[in-house]
Amino acid sequence: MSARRNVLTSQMLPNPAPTAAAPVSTVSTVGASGSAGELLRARRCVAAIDMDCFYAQCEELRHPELKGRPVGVQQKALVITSNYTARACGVQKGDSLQVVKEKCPEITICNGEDLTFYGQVSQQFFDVAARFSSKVEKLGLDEVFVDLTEQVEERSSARDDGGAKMSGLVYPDAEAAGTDCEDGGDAGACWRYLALGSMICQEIREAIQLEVGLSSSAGVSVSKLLAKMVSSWKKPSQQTVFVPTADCLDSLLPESLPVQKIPGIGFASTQRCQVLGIHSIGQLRAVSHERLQEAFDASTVKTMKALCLGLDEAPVKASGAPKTCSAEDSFWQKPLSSNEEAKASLELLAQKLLTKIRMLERSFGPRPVPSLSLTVRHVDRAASGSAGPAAPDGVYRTKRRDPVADRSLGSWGKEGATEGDGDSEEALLERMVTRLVIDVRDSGKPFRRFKKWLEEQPPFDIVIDGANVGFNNQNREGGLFQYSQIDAVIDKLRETGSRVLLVLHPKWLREDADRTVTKRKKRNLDQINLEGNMGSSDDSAEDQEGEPEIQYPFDPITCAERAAPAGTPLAYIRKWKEAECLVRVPAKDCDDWYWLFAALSSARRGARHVQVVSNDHMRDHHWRMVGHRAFLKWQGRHMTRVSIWSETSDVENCKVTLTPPDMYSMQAQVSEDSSAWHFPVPLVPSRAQQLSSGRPLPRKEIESAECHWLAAWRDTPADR
Ligand code: DCP
Ligand code: MG
Ligand code: MG
Repeated sequence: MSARRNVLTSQMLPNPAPTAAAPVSTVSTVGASGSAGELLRARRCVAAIDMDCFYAQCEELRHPELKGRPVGVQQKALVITSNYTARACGVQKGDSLQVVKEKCPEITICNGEDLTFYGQVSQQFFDVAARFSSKVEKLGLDEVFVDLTEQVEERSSARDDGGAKMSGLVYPDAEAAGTDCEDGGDAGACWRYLALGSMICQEIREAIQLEVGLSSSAGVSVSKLLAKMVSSWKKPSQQTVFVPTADCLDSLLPESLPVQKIPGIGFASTQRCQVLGIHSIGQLRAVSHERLQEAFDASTVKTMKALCLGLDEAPVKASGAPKTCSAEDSFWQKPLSSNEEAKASLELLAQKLLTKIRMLERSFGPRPVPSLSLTVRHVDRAASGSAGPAAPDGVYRTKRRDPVADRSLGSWGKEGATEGDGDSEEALLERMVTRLVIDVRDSGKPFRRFKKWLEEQPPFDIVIDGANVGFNNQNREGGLFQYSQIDAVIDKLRETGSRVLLVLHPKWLREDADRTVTKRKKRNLDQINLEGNMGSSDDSAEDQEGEPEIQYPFDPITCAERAAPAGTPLAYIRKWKEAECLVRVPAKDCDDWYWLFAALSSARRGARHVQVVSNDHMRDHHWRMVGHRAFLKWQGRHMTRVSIWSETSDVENCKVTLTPPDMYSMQAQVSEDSSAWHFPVPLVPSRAQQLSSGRPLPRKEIESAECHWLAAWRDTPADR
């Protein structure tokens, strides 16, 4: 046990409340200490982790040469944060640039107007925390709440928690709390509980440091409120554990504490409180519910009354993908004065937006973008006090949402935004595939069983044509079927969090599969009517009418698969079965129908971004379909090509490149009602940048550059 005695000092506490006239003059007689019993019995552990000097650390990450030197981050005329080297010279968050330069002349100032990189780093540390707990809630860019209750429970049942050691500074430490914390009683139990939580929190912070390169500080306690309040007590790179004993609660939440110091009571609520003459939490405790309800609704009153007593039951809400994603620029430094400049800036913003979306997709998987909007705000510079031309209309916004564009980014296909109704298109194609099957397999009964199974599954994001992906040189003498290739593709895709389905014919799901290509297959248009060409040489009668139904999605793992050494076909098959991403098609059927149908069905049922990974050009079994325009369009949007290679002869170590279809049209598009545009933007410096750098790009270079898309909507009066 540490002999260090941690004492709450007045320096750690927020400033005392202002002594402004306060109509609510009575203060409560029972402070937060009354909540101690309830809080000590709560079996909950929450960590509030806050990055140290976040933007400044981000700048150090992307400019490693700044490490160890004083760094400030500027927005407008203020230095919004600085690293701790600069803070040692007295630089404070929010100092003006001028003041900062006086305090620390050698400081390097970085422009922090563009938050894109900070957002990316934020996502990285969020991902690390999310590995430790399923309940991680974002709070701005540099903070997270992590619910560690489950993890603490697990650890306390897995070991004698008497061995748990507090990690960080503790209030009260065991010595200060006498025997309460070390021995029995609620305080002791809570102390031991939080000790486990503090160890996990320390592990998370170390992982963030190691993997992302960020130092952070944290608070650990029984609620979000208490964890957050102590999270910044010791900075940088330290953590504080708060055991809610009566003494500690009274010190943390003294009567004089201004209401705005309580997390959860924001600026607007503080102002309303002030109207009622409530400035301190003592006054908030004393005021009646009825009086508070003059300014707040009943549930807010209840929450505020609890918060000022240190009680907070708010759960840590797992943050999923953010609901919106945006890129913006205030142009305050360099106002736009021509259409050329506006266009160049829009291109840049569209690129930033796409980068952000891609980053979110990596964390949360691809998802539809139901609407895109463009907001333009003209600021009357005369009114805002800065130089520059005044906009004709003062301030107004241009914003329009697209109600019908219920499509994923991936479905901005060759015909882009003007395309027809996706639902009916997919339903039509599904019918076509079913027709194809029925024509060949009289009753199509095995296929119907597959359809039934499929409908019961959530839609898949990715469907892999296993036979195609597995082969190198599929149609040539000497070609070989490689299980490792399929596995490399699956690993790559599953890393993105996508729901992956691997469709394989049973001829590959056995130890003695014939993996070589010995002769070029005969590919005639009439083969569709020749059942003998459809499937495998496997003559098993399992799928004949009247025979036992095949199991979906695959047969149980066999003993041989279980015993198979790593790297062998059976070991891969076992791995795919364990990952539950495999579906086996009936032996007599053509696997192409199955992966195509799985993709169409997934798209119809919501995975509008679904991709089929296959290099198949779909000219044989689909010969009737390739003549269909809807199918060609669908193929253009949903087929991801794959290339697999190995730098050595070691095929087990292959690398994978996936090439999804272009997300944009190479032709500018306009919607039927002329209210929306959609056009490709080459990823090259803007015209203005080219001119100022003295290197205008030749047209050829622009045409061959990679493109991103840009979409814009015309404003309508109804939207204003
Ligand atoms: N920030 C901002 N405007 C402010 C305050 C902060 O844009 N008025 C930005 C810059 C910070 C980031 O938000 O880097 C996180 O805010 P914090 O209050 O957590 O401050 P820091 O992380 O910079 O420093 P600390 O080490 O005190 O947490
Ligand atoms: Mg911070
Ligand atoms: Mg913060």
